[in-house]
Amino acid sequence: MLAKFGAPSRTPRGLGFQLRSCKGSVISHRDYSKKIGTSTTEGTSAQQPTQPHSSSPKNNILDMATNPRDFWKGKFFDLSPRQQQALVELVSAQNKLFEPYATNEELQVPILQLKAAAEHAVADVNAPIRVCVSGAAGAIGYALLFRIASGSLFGPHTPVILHLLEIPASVPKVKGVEMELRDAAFPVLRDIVITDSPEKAFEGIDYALLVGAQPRTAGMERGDLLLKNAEIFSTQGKALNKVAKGKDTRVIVVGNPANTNALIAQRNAPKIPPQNFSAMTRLDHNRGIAQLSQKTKTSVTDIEKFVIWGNHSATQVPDISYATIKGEPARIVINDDPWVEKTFIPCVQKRGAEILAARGASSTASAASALVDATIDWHFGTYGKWTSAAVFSNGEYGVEKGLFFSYPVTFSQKKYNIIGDLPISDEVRKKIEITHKELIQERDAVSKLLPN
Ligand code: NAX
Repeated sequence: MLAKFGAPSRTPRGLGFQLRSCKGSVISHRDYSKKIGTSTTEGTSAQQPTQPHSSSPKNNILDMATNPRDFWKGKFFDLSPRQQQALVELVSAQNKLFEPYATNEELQVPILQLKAAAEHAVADVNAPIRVCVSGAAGAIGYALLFRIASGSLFGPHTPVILHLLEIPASVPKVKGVEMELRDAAFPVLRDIVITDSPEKAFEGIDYALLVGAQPRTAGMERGDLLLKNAEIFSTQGKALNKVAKGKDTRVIVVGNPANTNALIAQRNAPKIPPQNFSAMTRLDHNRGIAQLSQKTKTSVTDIEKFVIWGNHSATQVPDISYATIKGEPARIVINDDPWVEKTFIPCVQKRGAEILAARGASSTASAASALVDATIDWHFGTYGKWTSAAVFSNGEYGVEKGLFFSYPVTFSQKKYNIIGDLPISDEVRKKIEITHKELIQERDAVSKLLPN
């Protein structure tokens, strides 16, 4: 069956590619060519004389490419211009070959890997990525900035310029963080901009990571918190609209209430496509797979198709209906339904409160790490793997259009795709309705700040 074949093993001659199937076995190009009745190594434009095939790391750049981070680990930018050209031609040849199999899930992964490889190989590696972090003096900001500046997000070869946004009273604190960032002498950190003006902070940015928000203080009602943050995200949405890079800017909202803050920012930024916004539920997603891996004594990478539905709040719906562990249905591997219902789901829903109680402070490093993961998903793609993100609803699964609702998604080419048409049990459907209602209430509470 063709599904067993991932992609050619080494084309063009000289680049020494060895693509692996999703399950990790190296695919023989000869077998593949025989199967599809053509050849990609001989007599095609993809075959450019390049360096002789060798097993040096430089030549085996795709060999280990099983996740997006491997692309930069694989020393892409050491490709010669000739190799880059060969790679681009290879991808275009592969695309033609794979066209009839575009719907084959297993083939998607090598195709996307090749596409991303070509994109990276020809990218202007000197062009810095501009990332704005709001709430830069806060706890998450402190954990996040060093991850970005060290190259853990975009890779060790991609320069970054940090735009740090804070309220005026916290600007001196950010200046202290700036000193530390500079003292770390990170090779990829090209520059730092510090400001209390959203318009200055968002100018020309590629990514807005909106972490800063008004915390809930003693005696503050949830409605007051919603309104206070609604004002912040309305102002920031307008500024994004005015000075960001429009369709080329991606926005991830972390500051709570994250889904509704994303809605407000998006509605105030009509020049940016709604599909460029998301609210972060990646921390909830990571918490879920971590619990499942602990329970089943497997690696977090063995767990796939886990889903967080709805709001980033205690009403969120962690769902293992489609999850697999080492390819087997999670429910069968776990074999403990009471644990799923009574321990696992409440644990994921209330993990933030549990950490707050234990540590005397809210989730910080894990939130920053989840935000790095969520941004990697946007930037590099997920290669067919599901993740969870709160994105603009077009009515999928009966959710009101325009709400930011956490769905199972894949990312590719800086776009997300909501996994559609999943069967939903009555039990999960009821829970989804509760979180959906909560989001409708939040939206209605801030309706004054939502332009039509
Ligand atoms: P901190 O209170 O430590 O930091 C927040 C920072 O935001 C402060 O430095 C404050 O001055 C700044 N800020 C406030 N208003 C601002 C504005 N208008 N412009 C720019 N900066 C502004 O909170 P931290 O622990 O860093 O958490 C930040 C936010 O993330 C909170 O709203 C928190 O509830 C939320 N979280 C969201 C998570 C998610 O998964 N979506 C998980 C972690 C976290 O709880």
